[in-house]
Amino acid sequence: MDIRTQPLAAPPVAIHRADYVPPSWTVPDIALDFDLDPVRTQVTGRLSVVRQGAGPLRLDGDALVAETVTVDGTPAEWAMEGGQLVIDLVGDAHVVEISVTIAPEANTQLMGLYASDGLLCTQCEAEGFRRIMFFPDRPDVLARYSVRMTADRARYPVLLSNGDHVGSGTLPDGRHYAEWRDPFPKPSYLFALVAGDLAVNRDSFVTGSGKIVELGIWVRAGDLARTDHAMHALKTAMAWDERAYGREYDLGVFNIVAVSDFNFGAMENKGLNIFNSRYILADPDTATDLDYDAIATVVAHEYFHNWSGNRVTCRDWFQLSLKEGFTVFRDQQYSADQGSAAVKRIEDVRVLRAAQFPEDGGPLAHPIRPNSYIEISNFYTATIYNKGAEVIRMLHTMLGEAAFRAGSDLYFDRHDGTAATCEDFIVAMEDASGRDLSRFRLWYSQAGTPRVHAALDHDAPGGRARLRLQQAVPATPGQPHKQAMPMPLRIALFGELSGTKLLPEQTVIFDGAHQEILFEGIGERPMLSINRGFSAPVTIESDRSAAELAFLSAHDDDPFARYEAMQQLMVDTLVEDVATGTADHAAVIAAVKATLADPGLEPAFVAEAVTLPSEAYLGDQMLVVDPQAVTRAWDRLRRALGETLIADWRGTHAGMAAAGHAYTSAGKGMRRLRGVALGYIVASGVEDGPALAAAHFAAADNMTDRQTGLSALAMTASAQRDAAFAAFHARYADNGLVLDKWFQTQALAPRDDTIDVVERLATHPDFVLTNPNRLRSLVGAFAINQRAFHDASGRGYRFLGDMVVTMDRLNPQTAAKLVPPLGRWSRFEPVRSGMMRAELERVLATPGLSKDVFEQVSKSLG
Ligand code: B3K
Ligand code: ZN
Repeated sequence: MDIRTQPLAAPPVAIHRADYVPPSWTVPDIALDFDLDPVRTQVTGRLSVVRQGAGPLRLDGDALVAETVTVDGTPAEWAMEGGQLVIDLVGDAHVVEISVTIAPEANTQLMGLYASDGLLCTQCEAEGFRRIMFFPDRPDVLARYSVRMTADRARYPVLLSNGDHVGSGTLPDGRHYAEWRDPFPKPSYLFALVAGDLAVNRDSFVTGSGKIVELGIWVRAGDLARTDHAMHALKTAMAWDERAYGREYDLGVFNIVAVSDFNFGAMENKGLNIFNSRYILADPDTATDLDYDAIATVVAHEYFHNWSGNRVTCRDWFQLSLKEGFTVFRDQQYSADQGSAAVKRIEDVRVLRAAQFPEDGGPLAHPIRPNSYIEISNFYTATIYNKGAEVIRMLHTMLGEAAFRAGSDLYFDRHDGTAATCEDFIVAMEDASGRDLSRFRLWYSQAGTPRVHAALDHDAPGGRARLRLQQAVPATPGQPHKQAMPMPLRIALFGELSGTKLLPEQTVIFDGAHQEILFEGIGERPMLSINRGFSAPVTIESDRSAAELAFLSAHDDDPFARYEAMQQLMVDTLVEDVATGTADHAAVIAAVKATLADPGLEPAFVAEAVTLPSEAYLGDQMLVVDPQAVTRAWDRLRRALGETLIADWRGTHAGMAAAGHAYTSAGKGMRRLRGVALGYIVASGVEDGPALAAAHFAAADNMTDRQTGLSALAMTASAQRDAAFAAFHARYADNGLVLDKWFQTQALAPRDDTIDVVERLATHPDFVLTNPNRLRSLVGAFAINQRAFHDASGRGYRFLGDMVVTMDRLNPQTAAKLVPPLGRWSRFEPVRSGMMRAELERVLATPGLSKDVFEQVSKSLG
């Protein structure tokens, strides 16, 4: 059921960063009383309000009807103005009490208080609290919360909220109550409650200063056995944040609840994190290594928010990257410390390139600190999160670990308990380091991925090399002209003859449109290794030859640069094939063979290095994308690699078989490389490919191998394929998270008939629109499968357009996330481009569109 109350009549208006004004009223304390029921929940809020400026008290509400409103105990005069409840208050301090009734079970938006699988739970970031109680629902109003919940004891035996549990008891008629108090003032977006029949995995953590913290991970009883990995991650994250950032936990309790219907990954509510169950539940039979990694990352990320987000929060939503970029950087550092830092860096860059670069180069491009939005939910983007993290990483690189840490300490000390801005963070970094970051601030205000051109020439007689750098920041919507931005570029030179590094690595701060760097004492022709470790989030353009790239892919001593050289070699080869219809595969094949044979490399790194860049990434490298030409070139190179190196792949596949399911760095790497080898064997077209994949699948004692076998079979047209999918479905029919994999594997299959399969799956009884995980596993996965989504018939576009319209009536936030693949229309050849635009126009013409979808679609049309 759709419970939105205000269908859009006029186009929604944009909110501007420049219009910020501090709140005229603060709310130091709020007491909330919930009489919980899935159909009719009664909520009473008692707000103590204190005047800070002129004007009436304005409280935000969304789909709420005030039933009673009193001021200091007396019924008050009030009015509704554009969704706000407005009360003219005469004095400077009052107590305002308001009662409303809400219907959790009818809440399909999953914002505010909603029902999931028999639980009642909340999601308030960014603006969900206004669907629970009238309140100044903005992050710069910080209140102390007292919460009382009453509910049916049998149905909701567990009642949780933020902070400390301060009381509970039984009531007549089978009901009971619990009271919680959070001593830390917090913005409304961090409020949470959960009621349900939950089992708990309990543990404890002793902080550096000796305080005992009770930890609890709450799940449905049947899932309890799958919570140990998350608990382990939580404890390692708590210890890590003390070590790396000097941050201790501050309450006596830290609870996490897993729910199955959730709009995104997880939520950092103070003392009561609520998680999408896919980022909590794991055991070897049901979760892949990637799931295990993601769980640790997300658990750590939400925990780290306790400081970067909760203790110091955001003044307004334009500052979102203040907490998200910094916290992603912190979780990336944490994960790098748990295993292979090199492989982690490669993975993070792959995500950035797959999600953020296209965003930065398209109609939805925005700076990490945007200037305006229509719907803030649309700004939880790869730019705010992942580019935001890269910007913090550049600060870390430029300032060095010690000064960066001093800046972070100063930031936390200075702004503890307040709502801060990105500017506050930069100033703290400046003050602690003594550095002038004036020009660096451009990274906060300019959108677009800079292109850096690098040309190296050698003056052999003079023994000198000269590196000429040029940068250009492309135009983005609303920002036609850009300034050059300062960026740290880690650079090394290798000798063509000696094969050795000619100078120690240097970190050059490239600031300006052009720069020349001279290197002395360079006797032999040098080869350029640049942006090592991906020190700046930019695109490097250089004219390095296939031979140079092959050399660096084998000998560079920076693992990222080594990976990058191989990727560039593959990209160059594929782009040439797309452009000319043919390409020489020899250099790639030789480089892959050498990498496979190098005993000094860890298997996880090898797996990354020998994997072809995705078809979508290749599309991103072209001026105009012709998806069929990309598919042809990609299939040709993949098959050539498979055929030519078949003995190597078979050897690797057999050699890595002993990994079993141990979740160790080595075990993970072996399983990954074995999976990559299997993919190449199948792609080679050898007759026993399907049988080998089927055996891989059948013999698996863990989900990673099972999923790898299934993905390899998905590429084939074989009886084994159908049998494996049927067996997989039968085995996991009652496990929603694993069924998501069943849908996703089919939607991602690089096959000509994937569009047919996906259309059919959309009518499968297990495909439910109300569960965001299920929706993403089929529709989200399909939309990033370039060859399937861009099927020449245009059916993929229509399918997605239909989904956006249908979903928008249920869950606008999730519907809006489906729009960006259509928004890339201008990058494609004219026929596809026209069909994509037409689909966006059809969506835009739909009556009653949410502002979420309206914003994404209207901006996508340009
Ligand atoms: N802060 C939440 C994201 C909320 C998204 C709201 N649309 C999770 C996180 O980034 O940690
Ligand atoms: Zn976050």
